[in-house]
Parts: sequence; C-alpha cells; structure tokens
Amino acid sequence: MSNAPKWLSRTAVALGAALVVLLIAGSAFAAPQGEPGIGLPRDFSVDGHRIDWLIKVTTIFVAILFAIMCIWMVWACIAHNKEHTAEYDHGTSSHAIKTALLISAVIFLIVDGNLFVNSMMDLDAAFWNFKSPESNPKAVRIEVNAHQWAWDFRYPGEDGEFNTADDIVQLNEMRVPVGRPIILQIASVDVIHSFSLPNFRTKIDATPGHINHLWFQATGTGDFDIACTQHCGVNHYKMKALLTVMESDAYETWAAEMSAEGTRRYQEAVRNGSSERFQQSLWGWKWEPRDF
Ligand SMILES: [Cu+2]
Repeated sequence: MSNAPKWLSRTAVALGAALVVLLIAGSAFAAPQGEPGIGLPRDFSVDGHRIDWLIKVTTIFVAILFAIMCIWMVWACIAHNKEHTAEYDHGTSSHAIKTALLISAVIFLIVDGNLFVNSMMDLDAAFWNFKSPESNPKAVRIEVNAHQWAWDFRYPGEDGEFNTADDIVQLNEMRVPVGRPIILQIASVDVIHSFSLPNFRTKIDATPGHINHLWFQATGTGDFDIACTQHCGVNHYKMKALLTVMESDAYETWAAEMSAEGTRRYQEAVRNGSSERFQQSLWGWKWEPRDF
C-alpha cells in the first residue's frame, strides 16, 4: 500500500500551522485599529509610525523565515520517506557547521541588524531628541511621580515653576493638548515602575533615585490608557491612569482654572495655618532639561 496518506496528512498539518501563524501575523496589519481585536492599538502620535514600521518589518521577516522552515520540513518529510535510506549524522561535519553559521549570520544581520540600525536612528531623530521639544515655546512640561500603585502628575501652573502654590496636581489623570510636544520627567518613590502609553508607542521606566525623560506629541484628541508595564507588586494590575488629549484651547482653559484653584487652596491653607502641610506635599523637583 502506498504511504501517500501519511505524508499527505503531515503536509496538511504543516501547511495548516503555517496558515494559522501567517493569519495571526497578518492580523497586525489587517485588524481595524483602535477597535477591540487582534492588532496594535491605534497610533495617535507623531512618531509612532517608526515603531509600527519596525514591528511590521520584523513580523514580515519572521513570517518569511517561518514559511521557509515549514517548506523545508515538508520537503524533508516527503523526500525522506521509507524508500529513502536513512543516514546517521551528528551534524559535526565542516559543511554542516558552515551552513548553520551562515544561516544564523544572515538571519542575525538582516533581522536584528535592521532592528538595531533603525531603532538607533529613531532614537536620535525622535525619541531621544529632546532639543526639539525643549526649544518649542508651546511644549507642555509635566512631572510624573510613580508609586505603588498610582501615578501623580504635576504641572508647573501659570508661573511655569514647579513646586509653587499654583501647580496643578493630578492623581491618575493626565490632560494634554493635541499637536504640541509633551515632555515628561518621571520618577518613582518606591520600586521600579514603567510608564507606558500604548497609543503613542512610547514608554520608559520610573526608577527610584533617578529622573527619566520621555516626550511625545499627540495627533488626535480622546481618552487613552496609561499603563504600568513593570511588575511592581501585588496591585500592579491596578496601576493604570487616564490620558485625555484635548484641543489646545480647551486645555488652556482647564489648566488656567486648575492653576487658579491651586493658588486658592494654598491661600486657604495659609489662612488656616496649615501651609506647613502644603510644603510637605511638594514632591516635585527643579526642571532640568535633558541635554542630549
Ligand atoms: Cu507600577
């Protein structure tokens, strides 16, 4: 009896597996973005396309490699059927070693090399290029204090200085204007957290004893997730906040009202003789622009 059904079923399994993986990989591009389902959250940032490009190109490379491996394995199943005499080999011949090294080097140089070169260029041009946002007079500066398990946000208020009476201080709620650079300085008072903005394709650790920097610019208004992406204790899963991107005018109105409210509360504290408590609540720091 022919052995065709056996190798046919093996081929079908291998092709089926390849199809499932290619469908999953393809859904990264095909899923309606911003809707629930498979795929990246919709990108709302000026530089997010750089990250998406890296993810897409890497996915394509990996999908091609996967397809090649599947075809190779299917070919091996068909070619080495029971008519074929088995050869026992430890793969230690110089031909086998050279082939393995060559394939590994090609994969490493193309896939990882592309990731490395392009991500370094993206860091230089955008994500670590703080000169551009810091020199923009419309930039908004916010200090972020992470702690188990919440995010505090401090805006300098009308006077532009941190740790003064007119600061705006928010818990788990950050508001920013659309179309203007937002510069964040991020610290932690306890353990390492990670400040992540999935819709803006950027994140950075919040580290105790050190101030980290991050900037982004929104291209659209709406409500977005702020997540902690570093396991930081039993309630890590609860450590999320809300980012609201507003029209610039609405943001200015909100900021002016909140700053005036801060001043009013401070004056009330002075009248009540509790200004010392106000002083203790000043967790902000002097803004030092990042110098590269
Ligand atoms: Cu955390």
